[in-house]
Amino acid sequence: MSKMDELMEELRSPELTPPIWFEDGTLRFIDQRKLPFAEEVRVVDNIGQLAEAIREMMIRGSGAIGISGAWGVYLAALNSHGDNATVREAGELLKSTRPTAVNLMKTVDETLEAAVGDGAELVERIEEKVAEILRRQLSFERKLGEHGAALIRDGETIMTHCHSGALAGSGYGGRVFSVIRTAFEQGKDIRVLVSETRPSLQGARITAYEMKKFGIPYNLITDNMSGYCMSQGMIDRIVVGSDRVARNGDLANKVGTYMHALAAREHDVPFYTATSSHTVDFDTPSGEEIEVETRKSSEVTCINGRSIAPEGTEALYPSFDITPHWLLTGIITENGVIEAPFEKNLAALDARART
Ligand code: RUB
Repeated sequence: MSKMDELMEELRSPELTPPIWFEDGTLRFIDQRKLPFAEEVRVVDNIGQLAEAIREMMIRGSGAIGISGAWGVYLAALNSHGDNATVREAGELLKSTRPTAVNLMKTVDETLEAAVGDGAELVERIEEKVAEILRRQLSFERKLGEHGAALIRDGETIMTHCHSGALAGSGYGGRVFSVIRTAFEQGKDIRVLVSETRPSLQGARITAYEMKKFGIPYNLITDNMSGYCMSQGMIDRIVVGSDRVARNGDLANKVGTYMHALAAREHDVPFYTATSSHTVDFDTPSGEEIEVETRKSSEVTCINGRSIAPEGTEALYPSFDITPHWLLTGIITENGVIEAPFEKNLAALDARART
């Protein structure tokens, strides 16, 4: 069995739901725009198609687009028979698709670093790197799941925003869902409040889909219900993902996260982000320097292709917002849970992980 066949065999494990995989010389992925109504598998055989799939959010979530970036570099290497310049161009194209999630940039850069030489040697090195990144991300998901689940008490209701699950990660549970899944598998009696996440409805469509699939009790709420639910004592803890964590602990996540964090502070609800060390960007001092992606007005004025506003209405759509570190109770990572002071503790954790 080739190394690639071995990797694909691992991904076929019944406990995994990989967002993207390699088969017959092509990349295949579940079109996340179609969930939960169809589990449609798309096939791409060139880098332009993959870049389009990421830009159009067929593949989304910071971990998943990071992995897709690495796979994309591999596909470019295969298609060009290991032409170094073509592989680098492909990497730059992939990095330009979604500006906020740092995993995409980091993973593509890490894969390109392995792109030494030309021809078969280059293809082989990239193949090894993709396998390393994928296995590492899966192991991070399991570890951070353990650390996060240790915080969760029997009987808790946990709220989450957007979708930070298996299909947003590498297939085990991504970040937030790894925490929830682990707590549930430990036998804890938990319930999840899923905020729908306007405008693309990642919560209603994809988080709810994964909760249902695993039989985890959940209720859907609209984004504007979280303050009321907290005021009524209906939420014990909030755990969200992050597309980038700055050096001081400020985090970028799906727009709406900040609003939930503000309400959580008012109601003394512990507010965590579940993430991996890979999402911490030490080159970005604070949230102010994070580029927030702006998306098309039509994604707000339409739902499922149907307009919900008078013709000609122009919407604003900052796709992420910044939650300042002082609203956070902790950051759950594969290396443990970090509390304030975040800048000092993130740096210490990073230093320990490197030794
Ligand atoms: C995704 C988003 C998610 C995080 C998931 O945005 O904001 O909350 O990526 O968290 P989009 P994580 O749907 O626009 O890609 O990646 O940390 O699991």
